[in-house]
Amino acid sequence: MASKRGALIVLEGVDRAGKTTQCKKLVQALQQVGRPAEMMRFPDRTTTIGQLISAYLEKKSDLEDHTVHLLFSANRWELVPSMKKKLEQGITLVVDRYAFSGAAFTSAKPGFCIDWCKKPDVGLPKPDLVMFLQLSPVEATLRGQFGNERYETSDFQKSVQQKFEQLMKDPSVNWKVIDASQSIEDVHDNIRTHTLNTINTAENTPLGELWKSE
Ligand code: ADP
Ligand code: FDM
Ligand code: MG
Repeated sequence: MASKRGALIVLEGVDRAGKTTQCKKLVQALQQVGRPAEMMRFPDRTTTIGQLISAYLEKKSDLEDHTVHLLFSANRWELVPSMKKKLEQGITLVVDRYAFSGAAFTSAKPGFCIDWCKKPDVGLPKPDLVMFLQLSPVEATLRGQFGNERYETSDFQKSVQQKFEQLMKDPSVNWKVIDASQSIEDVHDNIRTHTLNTINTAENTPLGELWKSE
């Protein structure tokens, strides 16, 4: 019998919602129960494309808005062969941001529509589960000040949140909204339960293609 594939699990949410914290805890928890799992994050700043993106986010360089959008997408596509290989080997991938951040952040800029923003990511490996860590701007503020990177301003983050809400209306994606205002452990319990259920169903279904039928 062919070995069972891993699941593609994505965490999304606004700045300071706890995505990075929860991705790390989830990978540890899965490994502890004998489920092979690895963490990934987008942008992956280690590649050549990722370094261009990183310099842009750190405001060390400027890039035209369409150009940087396409670079974020290219940074996902360049990782697809290794993602598919790992999933086929039965490794569950826990991903900190994906194409949804791509569409939400660029479409929050003036002059961009969400449909155009989604196009370059059509056909990417489709996540089996996307958990949106929901946190109000007031609660996010209690977790510390914004950093100095591009996009880290309260007005822009509010528009991003609205774009995420629009993306979450799409029933072709398996969204779960998680109350990120709970304690780190309670959020983790919630995320782990959803993930273990998803891993069991993903094993028996082929990997899909994101936003393909639209
Ligand atoms: P993100 O990756 O979504 O920006 P992080 O995981 O980096 O968020 O968390 C942002 C900050 O909030 C960190 O200092 C982290 O320790 C803290 N934090 C994360 N989750 C919680 C939580 N549930 N309650 C309180 N603080 C949290
Ligand atoms: N971001 C992230 C985008 O604008 N587009 C994308 O496709 C992705 C994946 O990059 F401001 C933005 C979102 C955030 C920044 O920050 C990455 P972190 O702290 O590395 O998640
Ligand atoms: Mg983070």
